[in-house]
Amino acid sequence: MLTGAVGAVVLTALTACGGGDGGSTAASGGDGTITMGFAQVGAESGWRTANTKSVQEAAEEAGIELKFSDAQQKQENQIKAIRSYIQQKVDVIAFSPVVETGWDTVLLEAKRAGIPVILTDRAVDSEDESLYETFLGSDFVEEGKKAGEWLVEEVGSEPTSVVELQGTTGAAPAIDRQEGFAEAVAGSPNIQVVASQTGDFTRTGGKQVMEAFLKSQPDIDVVYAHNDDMGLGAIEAIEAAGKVPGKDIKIITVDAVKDGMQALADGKINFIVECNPLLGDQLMELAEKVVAGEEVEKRVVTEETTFTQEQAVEALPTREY
Ligand code: GYE
Repeated sequence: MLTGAVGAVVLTALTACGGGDGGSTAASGGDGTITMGFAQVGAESGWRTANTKSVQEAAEEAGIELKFSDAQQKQENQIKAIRSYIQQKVDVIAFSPVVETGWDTVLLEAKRAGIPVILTDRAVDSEDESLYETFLGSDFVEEGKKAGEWLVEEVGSEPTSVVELQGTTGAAPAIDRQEGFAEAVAGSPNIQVVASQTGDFTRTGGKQVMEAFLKSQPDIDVVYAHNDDMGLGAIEAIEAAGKVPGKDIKIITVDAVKDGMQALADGKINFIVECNPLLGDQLMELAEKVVAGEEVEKRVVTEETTFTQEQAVEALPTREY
């Protein structure tokens, strides 16, 4: 059963940062407005658009001055943006690392400049945890597991060929969603992932990779796409090949953004694992604490659910993103 709490988020000890909605910035230690530099990944998906909107609206509501940059999915652009925030002496830097590795140098520069860093949405793979204050985001391994567990239930002992549309190579959600899924289907030798390739989290990428898969793989039973957008691209490719998505080829995706949920309600997708992009409010709360020198949890995990086709029909009218 779906509750109204879909997408609700758990944050240890929410403090309301004193002072209503009048744009108070009490947490900044008395010296006026907090300035946050936010280095976004890009605008690759519906999830990302919703995430950006959430961050911008939450900053405005909290009275935090937001410097926003879009890295167009390129690590070098994100590194440039972070360096410019350091130069501008912002109070706090938040970013969603496009890939997991290669951040130590720039994060050390921020640390030396005394600017706290908050990771949001995606994690870095670094030995040195002192390079950031906290990581706010989903458990992507868990998401992959939920996708795999559904499939195991769904197909029983039927021989099942799966093709996987992976997210951006080297990105935390791509690595972890693959791992979680593989773990969940490991005990079912009838389920085989026969091909796996990146579609870069975009609709076009998903479509192109799926077109290639349809040519190279004679019997595809299931598509596992690391996000809705790639799944929606795959639907186009499947239909163009004269097959029926959701029936001839089943589709599992992650995110549960509106377009994905619509396709699920329409029967073209079979199952979606939710990944909540509405991280803005929590991010601003964490930023206020960090700037005020308060302790925060090193890891804040968002709480998420899953949707079947029937549940999508029910949830769609009130879906926020
Ligand atoms: O699933 C995908 C987006 O990092 C969780 O990035 C995010 C992922 C999301 O492009 O749609």
